[in-house]
Formats: sequence, structure tokens, C-alpha cells
Amino acid sequence: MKGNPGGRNASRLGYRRSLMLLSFVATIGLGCDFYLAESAIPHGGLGVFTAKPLEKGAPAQPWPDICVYLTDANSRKGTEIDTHTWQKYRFGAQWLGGRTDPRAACMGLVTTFNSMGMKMYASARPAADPFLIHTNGGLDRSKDPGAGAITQYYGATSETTRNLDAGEELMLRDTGHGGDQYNLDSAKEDGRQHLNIETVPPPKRAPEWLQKHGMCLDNLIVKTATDPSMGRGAFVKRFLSKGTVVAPAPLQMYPKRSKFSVPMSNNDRHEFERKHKMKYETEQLFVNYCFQPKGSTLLLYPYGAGVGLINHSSNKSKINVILKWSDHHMNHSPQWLDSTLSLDQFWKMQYPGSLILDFVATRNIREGEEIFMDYGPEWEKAWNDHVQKWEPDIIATKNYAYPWDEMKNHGITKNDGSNEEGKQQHKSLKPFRTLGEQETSPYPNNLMTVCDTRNWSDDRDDRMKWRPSLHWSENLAECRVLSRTYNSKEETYTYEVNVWPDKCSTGGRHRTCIDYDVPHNAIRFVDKPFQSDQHLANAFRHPIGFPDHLTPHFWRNERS
Ligand SMILES: *[C@@H]1O[C@H](CO)[C@@H](O)[C@H](O)[C@H]1NC(C)=O
Ligand SMILES: *[C@@H]1O[C@H](CO)[C@@H](O)[C@H](O)[C@H]1NC(C)=O
Ligand SMILES: CC(=O)N[C@H]1CO[C@H](CO)[C@@H](O)[C@@H]1O
Repeated sequence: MKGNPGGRNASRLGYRRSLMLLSFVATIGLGCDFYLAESAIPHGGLGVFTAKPLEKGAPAQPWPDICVYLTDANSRKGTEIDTHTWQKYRFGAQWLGGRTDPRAACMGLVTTFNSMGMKMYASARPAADPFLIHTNGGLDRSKDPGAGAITQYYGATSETTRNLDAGEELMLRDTGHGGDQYNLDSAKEDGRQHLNIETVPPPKRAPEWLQKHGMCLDNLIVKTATDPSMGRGAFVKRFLSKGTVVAPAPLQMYPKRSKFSVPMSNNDRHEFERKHKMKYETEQLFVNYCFQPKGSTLLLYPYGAGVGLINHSSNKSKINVILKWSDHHMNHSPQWLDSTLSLDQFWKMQYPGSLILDFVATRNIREGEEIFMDYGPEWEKAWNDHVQKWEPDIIATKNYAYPWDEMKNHGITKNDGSNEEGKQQHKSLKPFRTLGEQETSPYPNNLMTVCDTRNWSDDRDDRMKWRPSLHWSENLAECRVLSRTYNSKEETYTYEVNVWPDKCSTGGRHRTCIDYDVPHNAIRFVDKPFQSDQHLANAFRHPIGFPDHLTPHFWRNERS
């Protein structure tokens, strides 16, 4: 989602208020590093602010966002999913299977940054962590019932594009990647003719103001859960007293869960899949990250930082957060939960981020504790049934290798080679196989190789010396290794690769495009389309339960 899903926000927070807040104050000692608060841009909806100065090129968030890919997004009328999602190449998902372009629904910071087309104040750009993207959170399809039930796209992040003072709002300079734009025309339609974007002051708020009115965005740390079979989990970064908002979760809402399922009979689907060598996800992975209120077709997608990684515990004494409607955040609109409303009226006013859920500590939580919530009895029953019935899919498991396991086998790890362990890995560096070698020694069926390449547009030479791209995740190209050279001084390999083997062409004329001097670590494995865990036919799908007492009456639109 390029930008703030709340970008269509109406004008509740006035322009005057943001002018008042332009004081320069040193960083505050206590408090959080990042805050969610009303944007300092007029009509900007929600915004993210840094409470401490950041240097140019520094990470603009404490840890990455997770992204959930919808593999059949555009065909889903009534989901409006494509207006609030990122395009597939943004975070390296070019080869994720999809009958239509997959789109990423992300949750976290870069997802919430404003991108209102205000170039002069842009301060951050999206990035992707090469060591986190395409990882399976420790779940293995040969033994874990949870395989395919969590996303493999953790690692969507961002970095600053200039030096930032404490209190500045993080703004993307981002156009043309789908998502909201700061649209003066629509602002005018909304009766905001007075707005002159050229005179908007730099978006900034005083750190004291943030501490008082903002919502802390970095109480959590995301890491692999204490029980590795549980995938990733959310842990607490600092002591939090009972009643503290552990994490805020602005919501995007979708009218019908059924829109995220295959709209055809099983027979038709199997026929389609056979004929086109494509696969549907019977129900989209996305639903696992949504709440569904009882008696309602609605799905509520919380896009707050880290909240999608808060796991369920069946042990009630482990549960340390509950959900509440936000009671102090300005952007939250409690009047829209009023029981006198109709669902029609509600949808007319609804925009992403207009409702905010808080995850609230039910007791004091120590630094380092894992956060657990109650997903509700239906979810727990569905999960237990799934675990009981579950067996590994023998066919999908045979001759399958996780891309990251294979990359580690090839010595590509986060280690920079500066310590002993790193050197060891270099000595045992396993080369990527050439096409010739693969004839006798093929890779597992699911794997393909892709390369970072600077130049994959039409206007490239047939043979080019490799140079790194500016944004590796966007400039990955399918590639096949033609030959390699061992450089004994550097103790590493360089390769000659064929990029876009089937797609490199100019004016309809097919060409063979080659990059040479490609370094070992510019190559990576990815799953071929339709091969990743989220396409497993036996993967668990179930929305998270939503507390009855938070459900307004008019959401219960399902006849029983
Ligand atoms: C539930 O969790 C508590 C606190 O972590 C622990 O002491 C207890 O042994 C757990 N009970 C079960 C049945 O696992
Ligand atoms: C791509 O290659 C062409 C031809 O060599 C060159 O003119 C152009 O600058 C390159 N583009 C990039 C982004 O490097
Ligand atoms: C997706 C995921 O990892 N779910 C885990 C959440 O917690 C339950 C039990 O507490 C595990 O069984 C699941 O694997």
C-alpha cells in the first residue's frame, strides 16, 4: 500500500493545529522511538513520526513489516484490495504464484507512512531486507501443520532519504506504485478548496506532543517464537504496566469474507488448474490475519506494526493482551460504532484507519516476554481439528527445498565474513550450478534462480558488465547461470548469466541478454510460481475471532 491508507481522511484535524506544533525540541529521554499520530499534513489521516533524529540512510523503522500476498487480488470485486496494497515487485514477490498480479497487504510502519505526493518533504523510501524476505519462519511443510498458514514475506522495511530531526513525520516520495495519492482534485470535491499544498509547512510535531498524544509503535520486537513450531512471534521490548496500549491497530475493513475464496466449484477449479498449470488458493492466506466478528461476513484487517504476529494461547494464564476500541486516539471514530447506524451508512463513511483497535496489557509485562492473545473458541477448535487431521502433502513435499535453506547451503548468510564463522563459510562456498551441470544434477523442482541486475529494461546492451541495482527487490530478474569463474584471491565465484531468458526482447525481437561478472551474492533462489507454502492445498485457513462485546449490532449481517 503505497502510503497511508487513511489518506482519504476528512478534515477533522485542522491546519492550525499543525502550525502550532512546529517547535524545535531536543529528543526526550524516556518514551518511544516511533509514534503513530494524526498526520501533520492537513487531511493526512494517520502518520508515523520519529521521536529521535535519524541520519540519512538509517532504517526508518525499528523492525520490518510483514506482508501478506493476495495471489488473486484484482479479480475480487468488493474487496477493494488493490487500492491499499503494494505491487508484487516492491518486496521481491515477482514469482509468487497468482492468476492475476499478486498484491501485498502489509502491516507496520512503512505501510502507514504518508505518501501524499509532497516531494519536497519526502523523507523515506521502501526497502526490503534480503535476509528476511522469502523465509518461512521456521515452519516446514514436511512436519508442521502451520506451514502455509503464515506469510513468507517478512522484511518489508524503509530507510531515510535525508537527515531527520526529532519529531519529523516519515513521508514517502512515492508515485506510480499503486495506492493513495494526495489528490488535490478529490480534496476539492470534499470541500477543501482552501487547501494550498504549496504552503503546507514541513510535517513535524514536538517530541513532547508525540509522547503525550501519539501511540507508541515500538513496544514490540518481532522474532521467532520461543516455540519454533509457532513461527514468528511478538515480544515486548520494554517493561509495560497493566493497562498500557502494547500496540495500536488501525483497521481496514472488507464487506465479505467469501470474496477471498475461489468463486467456482471444485471440479471447475481442478479443470482450470490442470489446463493452465496454475493454482488457486482455495481461500486466501490474508483471512488468517483478519478478525471476523461472529454472525458477520465482515473481515477486519489490523495493519498496526507487529500485531499480525501476536499468537494465540490456549493457556489462559499466558494471555497478556486483550482488544479494546481505542479510547484516546484522535483518528478513531467511535460514532461509527453507534448501534443506530445501518451497515450501508457505515460503509459510506468508512475509510482505512478510521477505526483503531488497541492491544492492551491485562497485567504488567516484563521486558522480553512474548505477547499472547485469545483468538477465540472457534479459532481454537478449527486449529485443533486441523492439527489432528493434518498430514504432510507427500507430493508437494517430495523433491521440495526451501529457497533459504538452499541459499544457506550456498554460503549466502547475513554474516559479512568478518569473523571466524564467516571465513569458514567462504572456504566451503558452494557454487551455483551452470545450466550444463543442472542437466545431470538438477535443483529441486520448486527452485529457480533470480539475479539482482541494474539494467533490465529494453534499452540495455545484449552483454553488460553487472552492476548492483538501486533497489534489489524491485530489480530481480529470472536468470540462468551459463558459466562461472573462481576468484581465488577473493575466495568467491563470479558468473555469466542469461537474464530474462524468455522475455528479453526489443520490438518483438527476441534477444539473449547476458550479465557478466555477476557476484555470487547477487544470485538467489526463489520458489517457482504456485510452489510456495501458501499454495499448499492443506494449509490452515481461519480468521481470528473478534470479541462479541466490541461488535456493533449492525455488523451482524449473516442470517443464522
Ligand atoms: C500455563 O501457563 C502458565 C504460565 O506460563 C504455566 O505456569 C502453566 O504451567 C501453563 N499450564 C499449562 C497447562 O501448560
Ligand atoms: C541500461 O543500459 C543502457 C545501455 O547500455 C544504458 O544507456 C543505461 O544507462 C542503463 N540503465 C541503467 C539504469 O543502468
Ligand atoms: C501460525 C502459528 O504459528 N500459530 C501457532 C500459534 O500458537 C498455537 C498454539 O498456542 C500453535 O499451535 C500455532 O502453531
